[in-house]
Amino acid sequence: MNEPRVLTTRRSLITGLASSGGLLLAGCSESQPPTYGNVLRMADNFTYRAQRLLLPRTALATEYDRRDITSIPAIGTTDPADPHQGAYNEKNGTLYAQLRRARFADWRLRIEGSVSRPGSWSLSDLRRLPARIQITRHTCEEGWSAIAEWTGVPLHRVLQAVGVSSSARFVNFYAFDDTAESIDMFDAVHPQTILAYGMNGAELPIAHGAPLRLRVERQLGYKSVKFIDRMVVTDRFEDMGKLSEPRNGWAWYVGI
Ligand SMILES: Nc1nc2c(c(=O)[nH]1)N[C@H]1C(S)=C(S)[C@@H](COP(=O)(O)O)O[C@H]1N2
Ligand SMILES: [Mo]
Repeated sequence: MNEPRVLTTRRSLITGLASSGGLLLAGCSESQPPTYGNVLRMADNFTYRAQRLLLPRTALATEYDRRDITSIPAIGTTDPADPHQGAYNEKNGTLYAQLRRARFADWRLRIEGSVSRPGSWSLSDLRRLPARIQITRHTCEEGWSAIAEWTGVPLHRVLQAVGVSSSARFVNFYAFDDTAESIDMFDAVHPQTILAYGMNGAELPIAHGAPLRLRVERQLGYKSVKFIDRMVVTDRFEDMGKLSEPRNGWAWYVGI
């Protein structure tokens, strides 16, 4: 990700312009993204409003043919057990190494929050639900894109199975590296939002997020959290601080 020096520069820019950002956006009280508040997030506000107002709930991202599949680099954390990587977390990294040794047989997706049946899901539990296979373009905020095939369970099926409360508005995802992201219910129930355990017809490789990663096809790459450990359904937006991308001034909502 970014060098600390760049961050500092960006932070001072944010601080400097925060108030004018607020002024410009005054009056937009409807359909605001929950992170409204600094100049780099003006895009949040605009794209969020536009997409929520203009696109039908089920507007699909383009899906491709097998022959369109390209090579895809592994970006960010490629091994949560590697202490030399940026978002390394010692406790989770050690746990991840253990789970990987047993080919994730003991891994469980913990599901918590505003649901009537919180619990732990194994890979075979997830595989038992109907799967979706989609060939889509991954677009990274750093300026590259690639096409791959993803196999997984649509998130709405899991949410249905655990019984989401009517008050629920967001779903938070926590990874084995120090990474977390949240999406709103609109994206959570979108037919192409899947918890993927397979890629290009094989098991999801470690570097691409094994044993489970999110695919949010209508947003930029960093929303597609790899190495998922825990999922929390919430009624209110939770600022995940340094765990999530807005820590760098990146937008929370990055619709494409
Ligand atoms: N847990 C975790 N998820 C992550 C990242 C990361 O560093 N850690 N990087 C994000 C970014 S910026 C991108 S572009 C994609 C890259 O996915 P890939 O490595 O499968 O290409 O994963 C996203 N999900
Ligand atoms: Mo990215």
